[in-house]
Amino acid sequence: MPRGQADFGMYAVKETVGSLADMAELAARLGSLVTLDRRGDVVFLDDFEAPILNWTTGEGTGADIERLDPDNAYMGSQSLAMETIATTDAFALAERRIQVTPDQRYGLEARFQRVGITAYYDICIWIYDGTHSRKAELRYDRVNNEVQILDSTGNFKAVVTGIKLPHGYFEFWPAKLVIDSKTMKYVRGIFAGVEYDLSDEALAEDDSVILPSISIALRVTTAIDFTAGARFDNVIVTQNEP
Ligand SMILES: [Ca+2]
Repeated sequence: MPRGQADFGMYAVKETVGSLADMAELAARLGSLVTLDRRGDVVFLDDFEAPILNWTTGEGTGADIERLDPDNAYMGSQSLAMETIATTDAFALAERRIQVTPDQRYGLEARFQRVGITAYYDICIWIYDGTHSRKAELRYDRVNNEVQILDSTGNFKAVVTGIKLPHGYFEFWPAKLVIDSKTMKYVRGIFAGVEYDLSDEALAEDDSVILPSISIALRVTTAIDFTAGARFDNVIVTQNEP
């Protein structure tokens, strides 16, 4: 060891290996889910490897499907599979309440695999305060080949057009949404390797009596009278996002 080097040796030069000073890099090498975007502090992870699905599921008809699936996964041996009924605008949904401290910038990341073609794939952050809901949603619209957000009027609007994910190639695509619950505005979105500045966009607001809380949701919606499906894996929720 060179003179003057601390004896724990983190930065010491070795002949055959390199030392690691970056804890996030170390976590990634050990198989962490958190590799796409390391900003924010992780408060919840789900890789759907547990024996049961600890999410609230279903759109209410009872005929849609939300289940753990061993047929395909982004990591590990399971993912969350969802399938709608064969009615236009029907959706399959998985929702999870997240207990976090208020007034933060929150992030939601997930990877999804398209199973249907004429469908919409959404990741959502819903904020409740007892009298109002605010909804932030990032959508991949496979019908129009657009990435969209739910705007302040409650309608989906394009962030970018001409995003046609390859057909017939069952890759898991990464999506991340960051919102600010102090200003009730979007911050940014990441989709398929590109980051989008969404900071001019306010969240949609509506009346709601749901007690103060935050929910995250994953959803697939069919655009025609035919079933649509998706698999989701590697869900990450963060707070203290920059
Ligand atoms: Ca998994």
